[in-house]
Amino acid sequence: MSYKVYYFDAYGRAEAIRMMFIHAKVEFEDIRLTREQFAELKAAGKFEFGQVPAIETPEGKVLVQSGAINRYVGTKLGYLPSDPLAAYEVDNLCDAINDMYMKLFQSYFGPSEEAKAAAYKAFVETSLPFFLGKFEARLAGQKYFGGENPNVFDFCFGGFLQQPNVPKFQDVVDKFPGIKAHQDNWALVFADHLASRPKCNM
Ligand SMILES: N[C@@H](CCC(=O)N[C@@H](CS)C(=O)NCC(=O)O)C(=O)O
Repeated sequence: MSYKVYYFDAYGRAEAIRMMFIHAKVEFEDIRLTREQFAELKAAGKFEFGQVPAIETPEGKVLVQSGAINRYVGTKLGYLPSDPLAAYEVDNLCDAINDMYMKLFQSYFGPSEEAKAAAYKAFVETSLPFFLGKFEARLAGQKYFGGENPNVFDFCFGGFLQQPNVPKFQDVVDKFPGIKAHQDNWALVFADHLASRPKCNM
């Protein structure tokens, strides 16, 4: 029995999990649920809080909540430091990128077209450069946020910068040389996966 990753046919909150398994060369079943399949499994109580991503361990335990899953998989596969302060440094970056995602999501799911356009403008002009500046400072010229080897945040961030909407704001990314180098390296490390993964909108 291998791990199973349950999500929709999207990158979103599951792609960092998938990338950790791929990087560690750990086999997993990539289960991309249709809305109907999701509704059935949800009704059957498969996902504790009724949402995905979820993973199922080889022992059959279903884990939910992306942050907790990232930490679990990261710990299992060696992408999370054991020192509490070092682990905090990874976690706080993961929390920060979630805050950044929330800003971007406002432009996807706003109440009107005007609100979505305003949220997107605010994301590109304010939130994105703010967070990228903070991340660039923490990267501090290293190859990975984890130093020589990637940590959980590298997977969250690396996954984010390979999303199909990134070309629309690549000019902002290009202003941060360390971040751009991370993005380019990630594209090389995951070249096979990026070329073969199912094409999704987000
Ligand atoms: N806090 C949760 C949020 C999960 C979440 O929002 N999942 C969405 C997909 S990205 C979902 O399952 N939506 C379907 C629904 O809520 O019915 C996590 O980080 O895993």
